[in-house]
Amino acid sequence: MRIDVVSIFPEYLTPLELSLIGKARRTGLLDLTVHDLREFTHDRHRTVDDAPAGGGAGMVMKPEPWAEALDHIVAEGRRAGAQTGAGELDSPQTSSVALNQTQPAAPAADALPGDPTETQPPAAVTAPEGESPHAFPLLLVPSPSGRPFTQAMARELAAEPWLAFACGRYEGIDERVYEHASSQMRVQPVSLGDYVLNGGEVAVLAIVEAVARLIPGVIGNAESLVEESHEDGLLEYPVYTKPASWQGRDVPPVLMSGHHAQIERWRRDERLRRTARRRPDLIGLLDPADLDKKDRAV
Ligand code: 6GU
Repeated sequence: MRIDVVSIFPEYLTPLELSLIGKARRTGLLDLTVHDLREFTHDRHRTVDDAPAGGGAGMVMKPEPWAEALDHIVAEGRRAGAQTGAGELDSPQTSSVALNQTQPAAPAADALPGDPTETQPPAAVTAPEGESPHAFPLLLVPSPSGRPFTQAMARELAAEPWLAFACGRYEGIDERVYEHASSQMRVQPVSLGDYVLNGGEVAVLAIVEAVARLIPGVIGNAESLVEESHEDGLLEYPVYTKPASWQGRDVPPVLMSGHHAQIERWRRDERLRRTARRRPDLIGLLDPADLDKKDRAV
């Protein structure tokens, strides 16, 4: 997977050099580039912001550097894609999430889309004639007003060959940047939850980690991906290790019993209880077909 991140604080993204994500980059599973937005300014002060049109508090990110940065990413990505013979950016496994070529072409610039950031499902953008449908990234825009990020979304994104992130700061990015971008790529605002961060960088760290760990090969033990919180709508069961007794607290005896069926049942019950207590909102979302008789007794 290819990932491009644009930020005025590239250093904020340095944790992506560590641990499993760092290793995935070094082994070539993940091709991640962080771009400094200020590299796409042309004035002495490398200005990226200006006063909001119409007045009001704070500053707004100027459109020009953003448009240049996004155009640069597309040009670079296509060069890289062409070099690899459209391999990685045009793999058959990911063709189902390709830009939808059966839809009409993206509206012309003079026929403005209603809201280029309201692309749910992603707006159809027709790849130019003879062009790989993956000649463009999916642009994710971290924002508290975006679509809530979930494990299901992480799975969708993990199937994309190319993601780009636009990290806004201040009061946000000039809306016309999304109109500019949506004529050549899908644009998707995404939120981590109902609270406000100072900028998109921390959200990118979270989203990239959640997505990259789902790319085959990034996590050594693929089994550890199956029984996790949010993979099947239930929270995880509690875990213990040695010693069997510590500070007068015992590991639940069933876990020491060697009875595999009983251990499985206990873990399932704990997941149900924990979910009901901590996240009652998730209980209503469970598919009744996934519950067994013993589940209902918990
Ligand atoms: Cl994704 N970005 C920002 N700037 N603030 C947020 C957020 C994202 N999610 C919650 N708050």
